[in-house]
Amino acid sequence: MSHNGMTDMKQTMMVVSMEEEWSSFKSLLQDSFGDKSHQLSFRSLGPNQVCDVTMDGRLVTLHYAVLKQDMTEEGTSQAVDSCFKSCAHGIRTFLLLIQGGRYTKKERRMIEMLQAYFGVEALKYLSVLSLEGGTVVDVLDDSLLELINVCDGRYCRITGSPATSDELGALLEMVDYMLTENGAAGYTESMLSEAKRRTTEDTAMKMLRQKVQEAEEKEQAFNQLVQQQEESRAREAEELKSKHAEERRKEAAEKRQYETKRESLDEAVRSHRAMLQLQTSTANDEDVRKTSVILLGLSGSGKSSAGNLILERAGNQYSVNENCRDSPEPTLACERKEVLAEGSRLILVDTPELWDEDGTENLELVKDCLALSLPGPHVFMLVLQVGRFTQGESEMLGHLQKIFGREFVEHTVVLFTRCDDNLHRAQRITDYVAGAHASLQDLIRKCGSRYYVLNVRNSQNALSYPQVKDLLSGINKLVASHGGGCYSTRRFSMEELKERKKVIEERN
Ligand SMILES: Nc1nc2c(ncn2[C@@H]2O[C@H](COP(=O)(O)OP(=O)(O)OP(=O)(O)O)[C@@H](O)[C@H]2O)c(=O)[nH]1
Ligand SMILES: [Mg+2]
Repeated sequence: MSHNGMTDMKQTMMVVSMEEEWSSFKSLLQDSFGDKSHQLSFRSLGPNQVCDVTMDGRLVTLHYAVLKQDMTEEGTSQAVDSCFKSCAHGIRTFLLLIQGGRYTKKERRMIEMLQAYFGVEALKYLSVLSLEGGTVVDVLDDSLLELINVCDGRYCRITGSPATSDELGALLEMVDYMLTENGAAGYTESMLSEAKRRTTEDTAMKMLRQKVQEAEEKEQAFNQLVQQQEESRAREAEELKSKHAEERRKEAAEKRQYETKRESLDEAVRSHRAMLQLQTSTANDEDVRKTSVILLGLSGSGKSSAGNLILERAGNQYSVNENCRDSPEPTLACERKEVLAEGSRLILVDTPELWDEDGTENLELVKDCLALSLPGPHVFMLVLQVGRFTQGESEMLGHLQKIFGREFVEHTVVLFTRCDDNLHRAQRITDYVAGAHASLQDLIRKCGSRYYVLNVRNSQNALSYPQVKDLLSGINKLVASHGGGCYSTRRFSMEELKERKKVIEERN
């Protein structure tokens, strides 16, 4: 065996293996050198195991760091470091032990760890020893072949136990050759320092890269967050926009609804006004068709009673209990009442007695009754009690002609009341007139013989329907005979009477 001048130098091999392989190797060595115990010894050095073996006259010290599967990376590093330090005296090389040519995951991991700790330089001083006492693989694993290739073919086998001197010699020869080729000093401290420096640099670089990566990830996360926030803001803005659009749509719809409502209200107001105008104009039109009648006569002759009954019957109205019809109070002021009778307005102006005992007219009452009878008077109704014709009644026509003018009689009808009291049931009014005082007959004649009768009293009230009908028919004929025109006394201007009517209406 050529030692290349290195026989004098002590060789230390750091054995890289799992405990099982180390045990097998120790047994093999014991088997091989058992009878030459002086050539083999085992000892412990700190946590490491050391085997001194003298082969072919050379002392080779094997250092084994006990590596366990569950050791942490840091623990493994510490064990390896202490083992390396313990081989300080001698040429340091590495020996990987495998069983039966199997390069398992555990061994691969150890080689990775070796490289990580000692650097790639360590592989220049690594030899692989396959212990083949048991089963052996037919074909070497690719990764083992790759490792053997990196180790420049340094792969030895010990095929059985004990090992032959050739097998052990081949191992030593291979180591010698390795040292010759790669540097006789073996793996040195400076190589380790360099490896550590590189590792530190790598670590630093790695950390830097990691930090850069972290920073990049943070930036990416931040950008993502910003993007998410922007998207969420954009979404919110979009939602807000559509909400506003919806609100505007609603407002517009409400406004339209409001406008429509307002328009319909305006329309309602317009049509109401138009209706009012129409009613006003209709009312004005109806003025033409109004028949205005002034009731005249002595106090107590029955003007108010007759007037009320006429209005009731003409308007087709009737009291709930006609037996309870109240006797009216004596009339003190002129009063206008009207009713719609057969499509035309019938206006009755009730009056008190218009003259005093001396025959002097009450001018204010005269003006009042004329004012209230506007747009008439069309007819004067002279109310007389049946069976009563005193001096008062005989002078009455004269007074009235003084007040209203001589032609007033042409617009006058006579109405007899109290026929129930003073007329025999079978007696007709015509008979009564025919047998009446000459003065009464004269009065009736002057009034165009237009006389009528009305029963106000309860017992004969049924008669009042045809009586009122007869009376109204007579009134209409009289109005028609004057062409629908009203009577004018010419004593008072129309303006004065209108103004007076207004004042009375306002007063009431
Ligand atoms: N029995 C009967 N009584 C009547 C009739 N007409 C009126 N009277 C009554 O006669 C009284 C006087 O009637 P009024 O209607 O107040 O007479 P007036 O002409 O209005 O009297 P003044 O208002 O004072 O001018 C009342 O008590 C009436 O009830 C009638 O036809 N028959
Ligand atoms: Mg009266």
